[in-house]
Amino acid sequence: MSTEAICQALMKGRTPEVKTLVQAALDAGTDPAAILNEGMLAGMSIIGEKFKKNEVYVPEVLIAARAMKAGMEILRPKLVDAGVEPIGTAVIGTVKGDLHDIGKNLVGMMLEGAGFKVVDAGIDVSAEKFIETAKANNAHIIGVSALLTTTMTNMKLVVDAVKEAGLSAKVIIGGAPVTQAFCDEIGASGYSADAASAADLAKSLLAS
Ligand code: B1M
Repeated sequence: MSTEAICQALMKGRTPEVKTLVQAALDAGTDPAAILNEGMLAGMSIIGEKFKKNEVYVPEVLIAARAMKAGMEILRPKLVDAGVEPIGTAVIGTVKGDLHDIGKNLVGMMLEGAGFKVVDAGIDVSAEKFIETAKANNAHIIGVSALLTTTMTNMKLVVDAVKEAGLSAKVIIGGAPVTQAFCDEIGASGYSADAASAADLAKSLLAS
């Protein structure tokens, strides 16, 4: 059973087909890590690249992510049995005072697609809750989203709280009003303009 077929079905967001192909690949004895890396993650990575270049848009990413989620439900127990570990843990959330979550959810999907375990702290997340969730999950990355000019300033509270708590987790930020200049100003570890770039950034920060 070809992992390429899983990759293609995932990119097209064909949830039932992805489920069938993942199960068939497992039944045929394909290594679960190969199904993950060459099938699912490869598919999400291509979708992420296309999204960055505006060759696909939010709906295509959402349906691909939904297909990935369905496939992962079948694959996850086998990955655990095979001892395949996530590449890192990311806690994500929308900053205090802000209820927008569509972009944050996309970031979460892309991080999952890149191999991270993602813990979603939700919306309207205080700096204290970010710290608490990061500590409880030994997070490597804290991803903070803001969509309002009035709430983006609360991102600095998260950066400061991480420093104060002495955590080694890297804080990455994004959202429509956020810029690289703002990131530099508040001392966050990185900024990205879109969800696919956020996953690339998180991966590169793991290595640093
Ligand atoms: Co709101 N809203 N909204 N809203 N809303 C905006 C953001 C606004 C620009 C609309 C406008 O006036 N033109 C404006 C903000 C103005 C400003 O501050 N500059 C605004 C306002 C004013 C408000 C209210 C104050 C309105 C009111 O009540 N008077 C209110 C605030 C509520 C609150 O949060 N406290 C409000 C409420 C709402 C709804 C609840 C109705 C709804 C949110 C529903 C939801 O999220 N579940 C809503 C929506 C939908 C929008 C718009 C229309 C769309 C936002 C969206 O989801 N975009 C938005 C106008 C617009 O953007 N056209 C608007 C799609 C999403 C994929 O993009 O989130 O930017 P985005 O994510 C991108 C990147 O930014 C990046 O990746 C994504 C793409 O790959 N990204 C990250 C995001 N997070 C990242 C994190 C990263 C990295 C990248 O690293 C961690």
